[in-house]
Amino acid sequence: MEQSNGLPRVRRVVLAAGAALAITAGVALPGIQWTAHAAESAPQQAAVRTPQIFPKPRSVTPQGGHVTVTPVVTLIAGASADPSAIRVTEELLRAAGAHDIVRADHPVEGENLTVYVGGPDETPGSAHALSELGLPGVGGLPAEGYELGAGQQTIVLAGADHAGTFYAAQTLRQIVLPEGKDPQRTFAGLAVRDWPSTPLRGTIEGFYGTPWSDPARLDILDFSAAHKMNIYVYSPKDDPYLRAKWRDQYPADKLAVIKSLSDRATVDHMAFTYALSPGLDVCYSSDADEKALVAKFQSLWDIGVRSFSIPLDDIGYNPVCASDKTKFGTNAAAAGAAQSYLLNRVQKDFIDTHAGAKPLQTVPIEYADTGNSTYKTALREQLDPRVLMGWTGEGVIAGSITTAQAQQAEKVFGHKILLWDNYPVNDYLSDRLLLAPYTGREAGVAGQLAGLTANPMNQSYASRIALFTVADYLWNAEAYEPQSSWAASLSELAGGDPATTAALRAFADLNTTSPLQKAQAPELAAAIKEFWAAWPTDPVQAVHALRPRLTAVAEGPAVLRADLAQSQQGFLTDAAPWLDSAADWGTAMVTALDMLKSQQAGDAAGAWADRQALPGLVKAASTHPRPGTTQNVRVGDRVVDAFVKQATKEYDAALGIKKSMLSVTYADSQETVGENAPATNAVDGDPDTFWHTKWSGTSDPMPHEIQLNLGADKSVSCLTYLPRQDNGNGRIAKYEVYTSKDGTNWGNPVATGTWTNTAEEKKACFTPVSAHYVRLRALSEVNGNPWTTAAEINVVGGANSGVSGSPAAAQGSSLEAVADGDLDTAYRADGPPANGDALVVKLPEAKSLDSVLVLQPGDSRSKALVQVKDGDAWRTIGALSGPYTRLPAHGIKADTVRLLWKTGSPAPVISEVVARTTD
Ligand code: LTM
Repeated sequence: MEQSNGLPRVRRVVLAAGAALAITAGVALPGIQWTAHAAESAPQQAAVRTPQIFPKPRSVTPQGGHVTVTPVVTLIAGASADPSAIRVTEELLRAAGAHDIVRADHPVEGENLTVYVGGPDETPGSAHALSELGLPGVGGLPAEGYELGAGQQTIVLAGADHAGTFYAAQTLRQIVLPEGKDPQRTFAGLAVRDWPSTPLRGTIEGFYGTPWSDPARLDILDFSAAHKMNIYVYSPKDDPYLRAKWRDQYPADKLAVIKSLSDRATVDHMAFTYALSPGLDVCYSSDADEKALVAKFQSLWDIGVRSFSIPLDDIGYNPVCASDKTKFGTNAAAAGAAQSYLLNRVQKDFIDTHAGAKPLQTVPIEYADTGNSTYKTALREQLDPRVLMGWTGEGVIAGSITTAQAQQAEKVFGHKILLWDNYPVNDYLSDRLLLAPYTGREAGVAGQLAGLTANPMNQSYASRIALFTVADYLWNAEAYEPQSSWAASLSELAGGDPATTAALRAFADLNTTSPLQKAQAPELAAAIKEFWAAWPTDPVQAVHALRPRLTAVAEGPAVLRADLAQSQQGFLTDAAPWLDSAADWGTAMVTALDMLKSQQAGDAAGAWADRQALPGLVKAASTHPRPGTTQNVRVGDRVVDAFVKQATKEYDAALGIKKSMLSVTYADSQETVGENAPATNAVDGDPDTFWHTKWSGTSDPMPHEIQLNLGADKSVSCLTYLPRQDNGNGRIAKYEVYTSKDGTNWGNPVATGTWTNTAEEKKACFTPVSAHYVRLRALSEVNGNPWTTAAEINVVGGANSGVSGSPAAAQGSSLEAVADGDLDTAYRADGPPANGDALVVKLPEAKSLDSVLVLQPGDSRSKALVQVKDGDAWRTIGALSGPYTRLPAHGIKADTVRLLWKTGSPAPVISEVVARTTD
């Protein structure tokens, strides 16, 4: 059957009853999440799945019938049709089984699939084909919008422009090649009508520290394009030709690399933006400097770059040259005038003279607020209004951004805003990965902006988890839902495999905290909370529920390493130390849980073995430095460590052991950074507040000291130090501990040592001493910074100085360790006992004893009789029988316990002696 125009008639698709229901973003309908519906025209076929599409389209409407990718496909694309869209389409068709893709001007009669690529301006027949499918066409769609129609052996990918057609192809790719599933050779007919919320959507490589590699940049360009982003700003602070040597032309080899990035960006419909930052030493009024700037841009124009930026962030107001002082003055308003003058010249001399150049971008000195100022007034009044203005929100890392703030930013700067969003950048938190979804931006912000570029992490591949969600927000902000976007992002990175996705989710959950989302490990924390709630009443069920969750943390990294070795090596390399740390924390948590379980089940020896393993496991988990640094990474902090700590506390308490932390009444130090960081923050019991000595430049050189006042003479055996939790800098490395009775005479240090760079609590123990004052002296900082921080400092009470005996304690240990309430310390004798040697523990008062518990480290084989003193006589209640010995004391009233070493005992090692009373 032929139409009057001579083309074979395309069968018109009739909307099935109910299928006319447009699934539109923002409407409380299942949206694109519908999973399966029958292929109406092919009742013999099984239900056909429609995959999730991200970024979420505006509207997806199920059409009648189904579409099958046939072995031979007719592809219709006009001469000007977008080549990238054609390439993506051909690739996906081949992956779905098309071995012959025949280019034609019009459909060919028969059962083969016909695919139109291009909107009406690219491929004239596509408008007619859309109308044959009952679809309205691209009229009325904004730039980059598209209409995708698929029904009855015809697919139309029609963009409002070339980029739109490319995005239609990207959507079709997700339909035909869903992650983790076989190619969908047959899928249900559907129509997608779609367009973005924000004109410019992408990333700015604008962080400090190690820049991305060139292959990583190429990959991020492809990744961005696949997620319908369209801008990448090249602004690595550590490229000297961008900042320090901005006037110098690139050597040919470096220019060639930039050209390769720019070329790839063009193919990917990405605006490769070259950002030159001359602010460190530019003379704004200098003709020579303006010429140098334009000449630099020209060299990039010549290799194909069409988008330019002049960021002026992180510099001061002061002019660097006399002519600027004369021409503009020296205050903030003068800086605004000077910058406007230079940028206007670049606009006139370069942007306006280069047809096809995109709007010039800049970042002002005052980029992190919307308050009016003389500086902003100058920009508002003097800078060419076409220049796009960078702004980071209220604050450098804005926890939230409202539509009203975005509107105010545009008003106060007097320019369209290109939001420089500092997420998921981690250059200021380099011991963390930021893997949570993008949150805290009102939907209306997206529509208010000229664009948004997200500043990512130094780790480009790991940044993708968050960038996926940024892209989702920017495309369709009204429908953006962080959690489902995050789940889809994880699934994509995991290749769609459910087990790999679960392992990735357990890992990503441990890396969520940032100023955007404070909660760390929210999913694990919720499971642990449930565990502690259930533990007292139903310990068996509580353990049963939590163990798989902890095992997933322990084993997930190995799963990821096995499953992603081929597809995501970049991610595995980026995340390596965090994966190692997560696995170790998982092991520590599983061990802690098993300890509780064994204790609860009466397996005292097993529980004690686990208890002893924990300090080593925690240390291992906390000791995974970032490559090339001594800075240990942080994973799941305040959740994983808190669980181990709490479990340990529960175990110790069940044995009748209580640690005596002395209450410190006052702290003083020689210097602090300001009123928010006084030394008292280190003794307020709040790990979120901290003491901070002055920054470099204003600080006294190390050592730094903090002094604790115990209020009275007290027996002290250890000092504990909890480093600042939210920042790896300022942690104490080399330390000394001093004690004093009068606050004047301090004598020699009672402890010296070096702590590692972890967030864990550290301890310095010593032979108990009576002291009124304790002083911690920081001799060096973990990263060589000249400042010191501390979240909490405390002291542990000494034993009831009633431990005596022989053999003497070896260097570094003490007799008192057997009664210090701390199972992580031990008395280690300096040699085997002589005949009659004994360890004597004096109890605070005579009490009727229920039992005596003696704990030895697992490798200790001390041999002794355990005796209690009943009046003047020693009564033997039993003998040591391995690491865990509990002996009934039958209610004997006693005030002393002793271990009478047996002849032939190796050098004794005892962790703790606990006398349990009958009351
Ligand atoms: O945010 C801006 C405009 N400038 C810098 C960035 O280069 C840096 O990556 C972020 C995060 O530390 N902070 C800045 O101030």
